[in-house]
Amino acid sequence: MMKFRSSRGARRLAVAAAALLVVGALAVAAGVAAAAGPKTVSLGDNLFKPTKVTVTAGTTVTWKWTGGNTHNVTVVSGPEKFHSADQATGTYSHRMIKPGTYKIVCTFHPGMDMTLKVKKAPPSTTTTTTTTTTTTPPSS
Ligand SMILES: [Cu+2]
Repeated sequence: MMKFRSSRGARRLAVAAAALLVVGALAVAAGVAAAAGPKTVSLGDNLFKPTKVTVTAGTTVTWKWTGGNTHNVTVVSGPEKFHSADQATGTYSHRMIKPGTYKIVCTFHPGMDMTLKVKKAPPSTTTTTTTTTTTTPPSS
């Protein structure tokens, strides 16, 4: 930890740091709030629909089995690998955290694939109203 000769300087820094923490927390909260609601992709026989999906980081994507065949959701390339069970009905959900492009296939059916893009949560404009960091500590 750093030491300060002047407690006044340390106090000012502490105030600024506290303000930054508040702004950071608000930005995180805004980022989560900005994430779109759940996004659904269907698995038919034998295709994903839609085949191109873009979501914001933090969004939960749900795959819904709508056909009669057994399919799975398998990431073959992307910032994070995950896969569903082999199933013919039901759903599979995954919360997308890492931004990037995910290539997703069904391992049973060649050509049954999709691209899922995860964008970084955009910085919220509402946080600019809270950046009042120039608090002067009382003189002692
Ligand atoms: Cu399939």
